[in-house]
Amino acid sequence: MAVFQHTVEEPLNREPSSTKLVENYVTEKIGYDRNHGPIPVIDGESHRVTIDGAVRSTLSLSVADLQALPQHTVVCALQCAGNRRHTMRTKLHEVQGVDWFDAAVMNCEWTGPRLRDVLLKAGVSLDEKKWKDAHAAFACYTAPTENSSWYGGSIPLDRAMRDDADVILAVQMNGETLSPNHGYPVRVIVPGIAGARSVKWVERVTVQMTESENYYQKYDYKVLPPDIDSKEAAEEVWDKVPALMGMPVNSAIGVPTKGSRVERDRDGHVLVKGYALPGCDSGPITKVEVSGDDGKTWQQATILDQDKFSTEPSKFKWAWCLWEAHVRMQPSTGKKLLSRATDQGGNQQQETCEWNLRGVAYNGYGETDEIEVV
Ligand SMILES: Nc1nc2c(c(=O)[nH]1)N[C@H]1C(S)=C(S)[C@@H](COP(=O)(O)O)O[C@H]1N2
Ligand SMILES: [Mo]
Repeated sequence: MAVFQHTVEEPLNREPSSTKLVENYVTEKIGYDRNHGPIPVIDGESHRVTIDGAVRSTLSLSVADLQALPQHTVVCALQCAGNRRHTMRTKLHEVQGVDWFDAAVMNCEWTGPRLRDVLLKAGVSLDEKKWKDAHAAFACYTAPTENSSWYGGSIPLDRAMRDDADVILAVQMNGETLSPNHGYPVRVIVPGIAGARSVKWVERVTVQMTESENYYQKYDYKVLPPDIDSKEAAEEVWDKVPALMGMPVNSAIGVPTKGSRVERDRDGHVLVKGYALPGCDSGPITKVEVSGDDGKTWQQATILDQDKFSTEPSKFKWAWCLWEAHVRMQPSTGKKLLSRATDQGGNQQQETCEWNLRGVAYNGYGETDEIEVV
């Protein structure tokens, strides 16, 4: 009998304040939790991951087997597709989903074998030409979810097999054994891709020609067209809209917080801090700008530790950056601050993005308002 924390009725969904989130480059302890059901407390000694489907030999791997493969560490942002949903519903139009603010994201160091090495060990039996149309499907059967008896998701097989896409079966987070809420004993980490595909407590990886049949792959986590404005209308199109994969370039402001009173420094500047996330495969972030006049003028923010991004771009390709700016402002009330990020691929955040019913992948300008400047 598995032991569970929380329930299907009340799963653990929480995020820190954005101010707290941007205090540290590596997110420790305060990372957001997103669960569609209870958290299983699994015995890591007896846990197995089955590798099956279009492979030459079906494998049943223990955690020790996974640790015996070459270990790879990746620094990446893991982000719920619904991050910043609150801004979409308040600025654009009501949406359906958990009311996430700007902190359903965390930047961590994950360690484990590359999924590619695990699949090569099993021997993918599909011709390489078919990899782009095939899928690596992940499943966790132990914990039920709100909409199904299990949780799963999939990614295109060619991404799983790319040696530069850094997809791993993580057994460690920030140098420590995973905690139950973040997937102990092993979870998938797919950098750049919506968090929903980074399946926790993973038990099975299947190479197959169809995407995962799981509810959360087929009937959730999709950017529905803007004319789909009800659950009923969505029923008609779930099958026609692709599953959300890559997340868009984004940024958010952690300091100052909405409604706060900020003191200017001696030169009349206000300190603004935040994070920025590159678009899917287009990292790292190359520029962040801030505006204190509703977007009429922009000034460049300082990307903290920018050296490491420019000297080791491939290491930080999937990571966020933290930034800060000193913005000149006059004493006043009801002020707004905006942020916008640009990544290596040239993707730049726009003022707003198109509305979608589930409020996923929102990436309009980062924003904080009702600021009193003194
Ligand atoms: N088995 C399982 N894996 C899961 C989920 C889940 O509910 N069950 N939630 C997914 C979603 S929607 C997100 S955003 C991330 C959240 O990971 P975290 O809780 O470690 O932050 O895990 C993903 N993996
Ligand atoms: Mo999510």
